[in-house]
Amino acid sequence: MKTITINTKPFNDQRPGTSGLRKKVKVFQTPHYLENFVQAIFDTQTDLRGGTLVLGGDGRFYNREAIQVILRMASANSLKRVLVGQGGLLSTPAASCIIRKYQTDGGIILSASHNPGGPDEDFGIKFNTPNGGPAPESVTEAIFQRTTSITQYDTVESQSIDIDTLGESILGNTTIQIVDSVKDYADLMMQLFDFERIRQLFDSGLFSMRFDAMHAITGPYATHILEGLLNAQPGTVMNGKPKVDFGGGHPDPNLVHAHELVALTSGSNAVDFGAASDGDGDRNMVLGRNFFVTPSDSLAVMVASAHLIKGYSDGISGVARSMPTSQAADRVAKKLGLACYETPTGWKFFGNLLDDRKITLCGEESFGTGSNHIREKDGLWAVLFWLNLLAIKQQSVETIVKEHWKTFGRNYYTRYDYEAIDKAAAEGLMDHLRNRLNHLPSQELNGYLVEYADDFAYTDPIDGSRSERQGIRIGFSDGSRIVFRLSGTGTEGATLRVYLEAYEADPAKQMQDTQSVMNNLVETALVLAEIEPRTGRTKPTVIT
Ligand code: G16
Repeated sequence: MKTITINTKPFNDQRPGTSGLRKKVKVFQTPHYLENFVQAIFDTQTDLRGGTLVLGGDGRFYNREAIQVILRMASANSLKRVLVGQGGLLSTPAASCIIRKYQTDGGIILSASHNPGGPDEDFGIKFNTPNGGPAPESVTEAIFQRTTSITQYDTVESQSIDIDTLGESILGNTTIQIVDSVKDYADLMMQLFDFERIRQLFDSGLFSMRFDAMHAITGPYATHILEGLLNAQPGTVMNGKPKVDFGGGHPDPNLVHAHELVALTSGSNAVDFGAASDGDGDRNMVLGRNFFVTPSDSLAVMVASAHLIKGYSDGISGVARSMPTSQAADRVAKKLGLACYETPTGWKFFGNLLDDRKITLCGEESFGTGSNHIREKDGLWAVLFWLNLLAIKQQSVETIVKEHWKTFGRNYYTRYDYEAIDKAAAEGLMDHLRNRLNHLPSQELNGYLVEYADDFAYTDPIDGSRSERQGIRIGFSDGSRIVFRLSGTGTEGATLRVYLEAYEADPAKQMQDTQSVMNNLVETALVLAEIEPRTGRTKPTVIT
């Protein structure tokens, strides 16, 4: 089969963000746009030549077309083997699992995660390294640099490649192996959790659950594991069929976008346990009866109870959380004498800590939790962790969390997002805050005494790499905190995120409504950052 070399010109907007390159589908459909980025991966990740690549995506619009493009280019770039999820489908955690299990040279995952899908919506691509995790900044930067000088890419001419039938086929000198998208991942889950015990919980008939797959990738995984292997009632998994446009929804598992699930966990007929996952299956939301578990609390509960769970019964080495995530896990780590790390936003920053066994569990406020079993956050894993815990404790979600607060204190937490605001205004707002940082400590703001104020920077303890300007932190003497950050995953204008946290040690004051507890702190943040005058927004787009 003959390699064809195509002439191309660089695009100036291919620097990956928090998690890969995310753009509108229309941008990816621009001739050579996808190809340039893929060639930049092959040019910089030289172990892929003669090596094995894992390939799959969340099934959103343009997934199948992109898989064909990448397979042809993989063949032209001398890859020995490509493992493709059947139908081009792999959840992000399953891709990470397969990259690790078969000791491959990395993976390409096609997803824009929780962003909507469809011809006018978002698409994305990211490279994961052989440890199964998102490429670190040194790698994404090298790929980006290559895109700025690219003049050619290689491909082959071929008929459309069958990606739906399990088994092997040959494309030039490359073997294309279509693999079951679910099996390896399900096998891993069976090693970590006590399936027998969870099955007993479902078989008891006293426990009800709904899992909202949001018409995204986790449908087949959740159906196989929950309804197949664990005997949950048929219908436990809702919106379980992946659709290219996620059924017109926004596949982001939070209280706003997973409203159908929220309704099922509310009121007198509510189910006992609700959970949802996002577009590519790495995020999770956990709900009890009339009860929402913040992702930060979920991580803290996991750290406190990991010793009860089969896969972690030998103990955990430490925990990490992204900087804006609440400090609830820190309090558990302190009590248990565990190491605790604060990293910038982005799962890629956990990779070295996991590889070096400094941590076992990690999590982010952005509905992500995970462990050393793979190198991505893992939505269904988190749900199974909770199910296992419910089966062991025989308590409700609400009781488990409230007992946790009694022991460790409660970190009230909320996040305000201002989406698609003017980029220059957003940057001006951040600069304005940066300029005030030196003057803030010891000042009183709206009754809060500022203890520290900085622009978060992180030095990786393993490789010494430095990441700066990762978000503005303002800490107060009562343990509360405000963080301002610009999102790195949006595709339109800028998104300002304001993260707010208040600590309450007294059990008598731990049952209040989050938004009323946070009112004053919110007000302080709005005034400090001059949000309305600078962005024109009187209220956030989403509050979680
Ligand atoms: C990605 C990253 C996460 C990050 C999240 C939010 O998640 O993998 O580590 O917390 O984006 O990032 P931002 O605040 O910059 O929008 P996902 O699920 O989109 O891949």
